[in-house]
Parts: sequence; structure tokens; C-alpha cells
Amino acid sequence: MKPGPIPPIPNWQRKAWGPDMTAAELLADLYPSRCAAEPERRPRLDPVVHRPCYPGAALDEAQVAAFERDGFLVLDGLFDAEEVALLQRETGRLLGNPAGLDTETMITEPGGKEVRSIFAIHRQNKVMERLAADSRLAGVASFLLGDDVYIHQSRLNYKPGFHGKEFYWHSDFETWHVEDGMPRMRALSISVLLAENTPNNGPLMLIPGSHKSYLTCVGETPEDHYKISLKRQDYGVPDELSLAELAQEHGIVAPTGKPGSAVIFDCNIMHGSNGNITPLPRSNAFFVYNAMANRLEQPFGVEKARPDFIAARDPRPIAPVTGRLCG
Ligand code: 6CS
Ligand code: FE
Repeated sequence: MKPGPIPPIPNWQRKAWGPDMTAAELLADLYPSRCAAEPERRPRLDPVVHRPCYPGAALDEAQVAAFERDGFLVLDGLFDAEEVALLQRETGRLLGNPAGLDTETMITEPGGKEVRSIFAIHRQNKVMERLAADSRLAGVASFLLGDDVYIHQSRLNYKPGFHGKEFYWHSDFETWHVEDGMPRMRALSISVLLAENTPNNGPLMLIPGSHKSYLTCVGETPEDHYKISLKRQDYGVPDELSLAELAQEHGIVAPTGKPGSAVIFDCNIMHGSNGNITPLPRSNAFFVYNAMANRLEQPFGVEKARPDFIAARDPRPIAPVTGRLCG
């Protein structure tokens, strides 16, 4: 079924998106952060879902409504056992034999040698490149973002047993806007579970509904901030009062699931994860899909943009690939 026409965008969105923006508005920073003495809770100016649902769309009406309302959606059993085995073999190989990887893409745990993340995995591994382009991921992202999409960032987060450290609360968009130059909230992450995410081994925690508020942060971004923030983020993290208010209003959820499931989450949802002191690793593959119309400009809050392995600056639209990963 061909997708229906994208409806004309209402005036309030046209102003934010459309061709009749004034030069001043085009240059305006609509999501300023890390530039005031006090944190603020500002409204989201962008839609969450950029295209109405239609019969045969990548998600059904109920899923679209849930994602719009909550800012995240769990897709259980997206990949079958054979595909999961392939992904687990590949990630084990990458971890066991990092020799062929670009060393700057490998991030170790703070104060340790354990691998915390490997970035740009879709550029360094053929199986991950195929996974990133899979229609069950890229096709869903393209539908929700109402545009062709590209990979803004990919990473394997290992969260090793016993030593996996936490990821403190944050909005990805706040960082991607301030440090990478992502103009608008028209991006999303998809985490593919490669090991069982249990309530105990540091699953992703989310505040449902928090994606509709923009919490500005205080504090000036240090030079080359990514060299520490990818290990432990101390700037671009919200204040405790705002966090407490959001958690009070919306609660906190920690979706768990079997390997092969996926969690889609909006670029601006407040999320984090606890450390992992269980013997079980919590490894996930994350792909960040950005709309081609939302490709990076100059960073809105720092002089120097982050390196390309963290934030792609020469986007190529993905042609989603259908069919199983292992043929
Ligand atoms: O700075 C970033 O882009 C990365 N940091 C976190 C904590 N989440 C998003 C992304 O992986
Ligand atoms: Fe994040």
C-alpha cells in the first residue's frame, strides 16, 4: 500500500519548519542550553511523529499513538533466533578482536579498561551496516520522522558484567543540538537488544512523556567534551529539581526484553541507565536515525563540532533493506 500524501503542515509547524521562516528565525536557536545561569523547562516545538499513519505503514495506529504519547516503543521479537545468533557472534568478535577497529571509536569504562562502547559500528562492520539499513529499523524511523533518514550515530554499548558503569540522566537531543548542531527534534534512537535486558543488569530507564519538555542545562561545555562525556557525562545533564518533577509527573520505566527485541526512543526523552554489577552483560546496538531535512548545522553551543564518528556530517540517505539478516 503506497503511503498517503504527507498532509500540509499546520501554520504553527510551517513557521517552525516551512519555507516562510524569516532569516532571523532560521538562524535563531530554538533550543538554547548551557548558556544561562538557571535551568529552564521549555516546550517542545516539534512534532514527535512527522507523518500520519496509513494502512500498511511500518507501525500501526496504536503503536504510533503510544510512541507519540510516551516517547518510546518496544518492539518484541523483531529479529529471529538465527539473526540474533549472527548479531551476537559479530558483537563477540568485535569485542574479542578489536584490532581492526578505529581506536578512537572504542570507549572504555571510566577508570577501567573494559570496553564501554564502540562507535560508528555501521561503518566498521558489514553485519552492523546491514542491520542499520534493515527496513524493520530504518523503515520505521523513516516513517516516524516523515523523511528519508541517515545514521547520525551508531554504537555498541556493552555494559559488561560486574563493571558496566551508569549513564546518567540526559536528553540526547540537548547534546546533539548544543555539541553537534542538530537543529530540530526530528531524530530517534533504536536500541537492538543483543543480550537479555533484565531489571538487574542496568536496562535503559526512560521517563515516559518527558520528550515533550526541553530541560535546558547550565554549565559551559568543556573543550573536547566528548573525550569524557562518552565515559561519564557531567555537562548537558539536567538539574535534579527538574528531573524530580518529570519523574513525579510521569514515573520511570525500564523496558526489559529478550535479545532480538528493540526499543525505539525519541531524541528528547529523558533517559539513563544504572550500572551493572550482575555477571550478565547488557549489550545493545544503538542506531540514531536523523531526518535528512534535519542534518547537522554548526553546533548551537560550542565552537568546534564533535568528530564525524560520533555525529555524521556528510549524510547519505538509507535505502531500507527488506528480508532476514542471514538471507
Ligand atoms: O553524546 C552522545 O552522543 C552520546 N551520549 C549519550 C549518553 N547518549 C547518546 C549518545 O550515545
Ligand atoms: Fe543517550
